Amino acid sequence: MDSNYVPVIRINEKNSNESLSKLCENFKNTFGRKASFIVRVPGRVNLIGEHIDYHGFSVLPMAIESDILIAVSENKEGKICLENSESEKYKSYCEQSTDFNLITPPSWFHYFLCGFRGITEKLHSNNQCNGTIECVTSKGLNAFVVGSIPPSSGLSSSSALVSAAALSTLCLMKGCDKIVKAEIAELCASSERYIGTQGGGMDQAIAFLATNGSAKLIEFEPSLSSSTVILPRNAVFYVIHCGSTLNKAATHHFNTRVFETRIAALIIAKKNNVIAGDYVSNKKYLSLRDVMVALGKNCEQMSASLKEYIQQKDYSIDDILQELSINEQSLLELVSGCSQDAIEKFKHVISNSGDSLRLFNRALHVYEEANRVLRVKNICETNANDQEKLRLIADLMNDSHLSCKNLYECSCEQLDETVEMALRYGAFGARLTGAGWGGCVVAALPESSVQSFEDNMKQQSKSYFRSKPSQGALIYNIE
Ligand code: ADP
Ligand code: NG1
Repeated sequence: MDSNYVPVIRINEKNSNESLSKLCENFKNTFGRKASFIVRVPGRVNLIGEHIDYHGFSVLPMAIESDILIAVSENKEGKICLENSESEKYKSYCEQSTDFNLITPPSWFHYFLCGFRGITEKLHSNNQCNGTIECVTSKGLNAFVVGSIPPSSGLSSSSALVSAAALSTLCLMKGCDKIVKAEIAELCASSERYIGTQGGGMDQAIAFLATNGSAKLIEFEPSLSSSTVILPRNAVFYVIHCGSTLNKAATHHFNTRVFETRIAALIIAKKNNVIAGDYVSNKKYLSLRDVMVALGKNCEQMSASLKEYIQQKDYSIDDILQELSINEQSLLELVSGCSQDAIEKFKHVISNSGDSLRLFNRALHVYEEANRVLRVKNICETNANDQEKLRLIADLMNDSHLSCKNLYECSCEQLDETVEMALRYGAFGARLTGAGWGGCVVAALPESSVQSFEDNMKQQSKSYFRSKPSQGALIYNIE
């Protein structure tokens, strides 16, 4: 099996594992015919590197065992018909057209349609048919979705759903063999932006590039790649839900941070005569990594010189327009890389942001957090003993949480309390994971503390699990 391709496993619906057999049966009961294949895409926990993927900086996640499974067959009438095992919460959808007017908050099927649209647009735009994804005619599909990733909790349920939808669509239209992992991961990242959130590519990258038993360093530059990071052998990671959730696409929190940090990049560029327009002409926005590279500096140097470029104050939109000597439309084009969808989203951010854009703090978080990821990777590669390595990594996780809380302001009371609780119960380090403002904490502890940690956790009402690095996306071909 070529490791660049999404693995395809042959199964027999009667002889597969319990969850796959049950899904096959549900599919048949719903659609009156056998499913052709099932795709599986996992959620993820990010160990360190928060809110830096959309500036091109490397991150360190692992895939988790919870996942989205979708059983699929062609719909001969050309319709898209979607059913969900949680049918009360996620209502059926069956339509001829994929044109969707996005509502806020989006319905669950919009996430599926994002994946479907991303693939079909790519297939139709590829007129020369000579890439790895070729032109094909569009088909309708029947899909039955089962998910076990807690939604809106920083474990990437939305990306797993979008990615599983995209993989299902590609598999149905072009065949399941030789789907290049890195290529579909990037396509899924851009497909998910149809939902409105202008996120990075971490979730989709780990969803496809994960391997069993390993955390991965995901690098976005010069191109998407992953490498295994050997964590200390005694390290155990727990994921604990803080009790509150936040849907990214239903609020402005996430896009506001993207907006603030892209403006920070523009201001640094202007102060140093780096031409932002050069990036926009390539349909790109200027990232904090781009300006760092243009200035020939590293993350530490950028953190140290940041106060020379950006004032430590709350900026208003007018302050920013004055500082950059541009009008609002030009600002919108620059921060969105001219994507019309992104421009619309950032217009909403402008009308909701008030006068409190904290450019300095946000950019400082990005450079320091990117540096922490590199330090964790370097610690893992030293000859220090495992306990010592775990202590050092855990300290960086603690610093990361404080930075998310104080500089990036993406934590919340429940997350902070959960971090403190984990540390009280013997974790060496704990931090919010994923976008934040609710959701989960990841805690690191030595194997020797597991028993007492579990004993303490059992006294709590919080849901938690021990996280084992799981396999990335798979396709089960049904015989
Ligand atoms: P996350 O941080 O987990 O990615 P988001 O808030 O971005 O969460 O997206 C969560 C949304 O994804 C849910 O509100 C729902 O619409 C969709 N979703 C997640 N899991 C499922 C599922 N199993 N079935 C249907 N939709 C799901
Ligand atoms: P989650 O945890 O899935 O909401 C989001 C972004 C990531 C990344 C993290 C913060 C999407 C689909 N996901 O993840 O790209 O920026 O926040 O590190 O936008």
